[in-house]
Parts: sequence; C-alpha cells; structure tokens
Amino acid sequence: MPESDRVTRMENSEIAAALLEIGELLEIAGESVFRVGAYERAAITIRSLSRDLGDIYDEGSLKALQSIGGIGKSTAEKIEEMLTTGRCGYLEELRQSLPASLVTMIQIPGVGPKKIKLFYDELGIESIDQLEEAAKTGGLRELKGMSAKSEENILKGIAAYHEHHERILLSDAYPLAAKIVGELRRHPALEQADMAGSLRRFRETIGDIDVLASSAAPEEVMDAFESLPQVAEVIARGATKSSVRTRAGLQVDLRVVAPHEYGAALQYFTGSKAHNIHLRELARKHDLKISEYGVFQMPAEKRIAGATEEEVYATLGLPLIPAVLREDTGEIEAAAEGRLPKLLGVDDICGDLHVHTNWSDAMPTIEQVAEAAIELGYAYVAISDHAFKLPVAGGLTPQQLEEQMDAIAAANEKYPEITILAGSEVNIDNDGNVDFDEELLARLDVVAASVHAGFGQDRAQITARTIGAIENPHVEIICHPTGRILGKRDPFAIDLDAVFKAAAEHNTALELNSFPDRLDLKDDYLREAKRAGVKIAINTDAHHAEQLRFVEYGVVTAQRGWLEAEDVINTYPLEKLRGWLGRGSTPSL
Ligand code: DGT
Ligand code: CA
Ligand code: CA
Ligand code: ZN
Repeated sequence: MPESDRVTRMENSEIAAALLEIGELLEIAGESVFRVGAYERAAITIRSLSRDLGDIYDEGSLKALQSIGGIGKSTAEKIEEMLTTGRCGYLEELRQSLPASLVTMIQIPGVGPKKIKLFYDELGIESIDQLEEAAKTGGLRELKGMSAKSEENILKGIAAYHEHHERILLSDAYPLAAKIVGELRRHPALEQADMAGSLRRFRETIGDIDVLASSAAPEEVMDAFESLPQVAEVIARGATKSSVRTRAGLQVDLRVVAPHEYGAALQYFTGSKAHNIHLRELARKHDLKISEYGVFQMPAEKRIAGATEEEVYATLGLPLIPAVLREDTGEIEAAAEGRLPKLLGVDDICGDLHVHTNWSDAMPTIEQVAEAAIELGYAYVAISDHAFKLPVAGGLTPQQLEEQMDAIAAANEKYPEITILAGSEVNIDNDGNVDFDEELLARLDVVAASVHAGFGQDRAQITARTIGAIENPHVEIICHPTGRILGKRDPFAIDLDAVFKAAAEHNTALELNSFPDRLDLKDDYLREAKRAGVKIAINTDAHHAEQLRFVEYGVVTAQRGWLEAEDVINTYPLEKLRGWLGRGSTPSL
C-alpha cells in the first residue's frame, strides 16, 4: 500500500466507534441481543488493543484480524473494509434506514431501544431535545405503557445524560493525543511538544485535548498539525493557536510558543486553573509575576525564568510539582513544606489481583493471562473469575472452582517465571454474605468480593452489605467499591467513611479498578482512604489479555490520589503480599 493511503487509515478508536454504532442501530431496529452484543464486544476488544488494527492487518490480512479474541468473521470483514477503504458500507446502510440522532438517545439512562422506537414511530421524535420537549409538555404519557411518572423519569435521565456526556474518557483521548504529539515531534521545525491541560494531569475525563509545542516557525507547525490524518476540520486558527476537531469528534487545541517561553506556557496550560490561580497569588507575595510567558520580578518586570517548568517553580522556592497533583488540593503547601508524596509508578506494580478467564465470562485462557502477565514483568497474577451467584457472568460453581484450582496448579508448573494465584470474585448478597463455604474460600490464595446487584438500595443497606464482606475473614479485597460506570451509572449511595473505617480496622483492601470507565475508587476517595489507613489494590478486572495494560490508567489515578507504593498491596513482592494476605503458603503451589 502506498504511504499516502496508509496515513489516512482509520484508527482503532474510529473503527471501534463505528462497530459500536452498528450495534446500537441494530438494537433500535430490534435485532437479537446476540448480534448486538457481538458488535459491542468487538468494539470493547478493539479499544483495549495496544496495537493498531492496521498493523495487524498488514501482517496477516483478514486471518490476523479474526484471530483477535472476540472478533468474528463478519466483523473482521467490516474492519478490513474500513482499513482499506475508510468506509463501512453496512453502517452507512443502517444509518440510511434510521436517523442518526436516534442512536445518541440510547445513552439516556432509562431510555432503551424499544422506547426510542415507540417515540419515533408514534411521535416522530428523533433527538434528545425533541424528547425533552415532549416529556416537559406531557406529550408522552398517552403512549402505550407510559405515564406522567415515566415522563418525569425521562427528564431525570436527560439531565443525567447532559451531566455525563460533555466529557470524554481519558482512555479515548490519551492514545489519540499521544499519536498527535508523536507526529508533531517528527516535524523538523519543532523543538518540543507535550500534552497539557487535564490530559497531562490524567483526569479521568477530558473536556478537550490541549497540546503545547515550541518552535521558531509556528505557522509551519500549525500547518502540519492541521493536515494530520486524524483531523476532520479546523475550527479556529490564530497566530499561535489552532483548534481542530478530529474524525472521532474530539477538539484538540494546539498552541505554539517560543522555546524560551516553553516552561512557563507548559505550566500555564497544564493547569489546573485552581492550581494556577493559587500559584500566581503566591508569586505576588514574593513580588513576582507568573504568566504564560515567564516569571517576572516586579515592579521592574525583569524576566527571571520561563524556559522550563522546574525553573518556574524554583523561583518560588518550590520543587517541580508533578502534573497529576496540580489541583490545588494542598499540593502547593506540601511542596513548600517538602512533603510531596513519593508517587508510585507502573514499574512498582508486581502483579494484578483481579483478572477473568474463559472459565467465566472473559476471553483469555489461564495460560494467556499468565503470558500477558509475564510480558508485563509481573511476579504474580490472580485468576479471580466470577462465582456461581452471578450466573449471567458464567459464575463458577464450587466444583468448577475446585477444577480451576487444579488447572491453575498445572499452569504454575508450566510457567515457573510467574506465580498464578487462585482467586475468586465472589458476590456480596443482600445480607453481606458471599458465595462458597468457608472451607473452600480458605483454600484460595486471595478472595475479592463485589456488589453486583441491588445498586439502587438505600445507603444503610448497601453500606451494611459492604461492611459485612469487609468483616468476613476470608475476603481480602472489595472490588469497585462505589459501582460507578463513567457516563452510564452513578455511584451507589454508599457511606464511604464507614467503609474506610471498617476496611482499615479489618485490614481489608479496597480496589482501584483500572478499567477506564470505572476508575473506582476515584482519585479523591483514594486520598481519603489513605488518610483512614486503608490499603488499596490496583487491579484491572481484565476480561481480555490485552486489558492487563489498563493498569496504567489505574496507576495514574492512584497518583492523583497521592498514593505511594506502600499504600498499594500489589506493589509488594510475592512473599510480602502473602504475609499481608495472611494465608501462608498455599495449595496452589
Ligand atoms: P478540561 O479541558 O475541561 O478537561 O480541563 P483543562 O484543565 O484542560 O482546561 P482547559 O482546556 O479549559 O484549559 C487548559 C489549561 O489552561 C487549564 O488547565 C489551565 C489553563 N487555564 C485556562 N483558563 C484559565 C484561567 O482563567 N486562569 C488560569 N490561571 N489558567 C487557565
Ligand atoms: Ca483541556
Ligand atoms: Ca483547551
Ligand atoms: Zn471482575
């Protein structure tokens, strides 16, 4: 394939978005859940791939695409079509058959494809705005199965939708921004380029992508930026700033500054706004002025720094404050007093304590999980499949769990370079009890417990259930403690103070689930948990071997929560972890 065709090839994120849209359109059209689910799963798989589909296709054509777990023949053919033509005929056909705005309506909590079809067929409603208008004016209550109450619920759902959908997930923005920065760095006129804004601070969601560059030839750099294959349209262009919209619909702002101003500009555009305001107030007290152009001694306005961020902070007598901490939540005071946390990094992680296999609802075999973990340099990985009280996720019966423990023992023989821990993700029932009897739980290496049902329960009940599991001597980790799914589901009404207190007292770890739409516990809660003396497990909950790499999103979130390696049990080497788990050496070895 000629080079020019290559660069305009569709990205993984664009292909995933197209497949997801197919699934959603089929759902509205009333297709079987099986077909719909196949597209959804393929999209999820593609989003978690660390390699470009284009590269995989170049190496092994259609066959290679099909060998990616979760991608069947017809999906692989659609991917091939998108890679080679940049289009998907099937999606275009589906779009023709239904208005596109119907698809976004699926994302309103409480509004499913059946209702969308009803509103469309009966009232011609095609958009969220039209739906909102109809609900406000009592226009829906006469329809079959609808009432004034359901109109009220729809309005609530629309409010929740707006709250969640103004921002995009870090994991959707980061790979794209990394590519853009990588491309810019290859430009001969470019000196430096970095992500800035909330993306550089690794916030869980991103408003827009900010990129900063330095060059003596800003026009050339902006021209190159605007002609990147990811760019769909240029929104605005000035002397030093260009804003574009990508084909995936994200806004990217590029600013190009002079090299001697780069540090001051990077500091300014990294933010947060609150951090910047506080820093600038502090500067005034030192008779300094900090702006995006540099640091100036007042009143003479003599420029004293600006080329690097270190320099900017040093003029205030501060060490460089890591971008992840710049939220004005005490980091400036901590820096001044020399007590910034020693943040943990991905290299500190020794293993993953929450991974699923094809024994329950996930793709990989135990062996594939082991190999992926070895690839990441881990010392251990825990297989913690679902348990039988969650049949929809293929939960293991007691007998299946025993069989799996044997299979894990065999895999440990096969892979001496890593220890595969036998675990389980048990379900916390309404009374705080979990699957399996004590004898079986005691034979595992590690037990994690999750709330998987009853999300709508009141605060007292959901808190009591969780604390019940925390108090269980056979449970070491509580998974995704607030149950939120970014953009989809609010956290449940749980009393985290009470949970933290119980977890500290019973030495039960709470999970930081690294799945990009969970990140649960979130940054602020991690910090509170740490203050309460709670240990954290940074797990991925991977359902695909590639997803073990999501640990990176967990680690940056942990950094935002001021966590240090000692706070996180899976930074411990195996023996120390075993000591913490308190189970001694175990039968799986
Ligand atoms: P986002 O895009 O909503 O996820 O959040 P940010 O933090 O990326 O915010 P954005 O894109 O509006 O602006 C990028 C950075 O520019 C921000 O983090 C700090 C800086 N900035 C923006 N507005 C102001 C301001 O009014 N004052 C100061 N000191 N800095 C600002
Ligand atoms: Ca931004
Ligand atoms: Ca911006
Ligand atoms: Zn799980």
